[in-house]
Amino acid sequence: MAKSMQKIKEAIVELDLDTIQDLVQAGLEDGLDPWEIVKGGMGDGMVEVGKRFDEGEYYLADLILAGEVMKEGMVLLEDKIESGAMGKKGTIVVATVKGDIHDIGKNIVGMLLSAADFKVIDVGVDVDEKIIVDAVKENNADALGLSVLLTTMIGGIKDTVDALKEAGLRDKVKIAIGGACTSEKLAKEMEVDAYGEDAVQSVKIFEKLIAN
Ligand code: B12
Repeated sequence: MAKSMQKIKEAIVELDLDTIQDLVQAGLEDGLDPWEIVKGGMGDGMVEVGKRFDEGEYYLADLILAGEVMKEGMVLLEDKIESGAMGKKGTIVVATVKGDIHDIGKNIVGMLLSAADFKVIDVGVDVDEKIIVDAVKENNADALGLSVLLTTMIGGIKDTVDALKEAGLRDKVKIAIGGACTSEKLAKEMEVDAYGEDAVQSVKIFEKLIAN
């Protein structure tokens, strides 16, 4: 790993809100790819933060701070990743399901989809299925991306699928899920069209789903 990338990862792991922007700026000046900084630098850092939380070394307050550090770092990258978004490939609604407030992964997925020329309607976190259905309807969306990190909240996927069925929209909208507690198996169980492991994959998945 390049030295500047390593430093960015360390700033996330060490919860260093004060230096993250300078380090991201230095990384960009070193020629690092913005997306690689998100995925390889900050993303890897978040994985390490998650491990430390699992092992009892970090507490909830540390997780909150890690989320803040990641967001601070993203400020310098958003424009660079988003450039050229025209929405030519279709419209995708993205949301984190009801009861779940994790949004870092969803935001990255939204950013990359935008960069890949999809129009992205982000309805936020902890979103009730009725709001998701309204967003799909109002925007005549081609697809829906649901983010779920909490195992206790996976029911939000089924509730959304059922609400779309009730509104007569299920056949018109392709659905993909992603986030730490999701899997290929869960996608089948929830009767959605795809599971995406990361944001790069999510672009390929939505391209394929919308083309079919
Ligand atoms: C940061 C964090 C927080 C922050 C969130 C800040 C924010 N603004 O999002 C805060 C502190 C608020 C938080 C709170 C909680 N958290 Co938390 N959190 C995390 C942590 C450490 C990192 C998540 C993250 O941002 N990762 C980085 C991003 C880039 O990765 P990602 O989300 O996986 O997204 C990528 C892919 O999954 C995919 N993807 C994501 N969404 C989608 C959607 C689609 C459509 C597609 C195709 C792909 C896709 O692409 C993304 C980019 O590549 C994880 C640990 C982990 N390993 O995930 C725990 C974790 C998710 N949290 C956990 C828990 C338990 C909680 C709390 C319940 C803690 C508590 N006791 O209160 C609360 C929940 C509050 C709530 N109601 O939601 C557990 C969940 C366990 C489980 N399986 O249910 C985890 C796994 C930690 C653990 N090991 O216990 N958390």
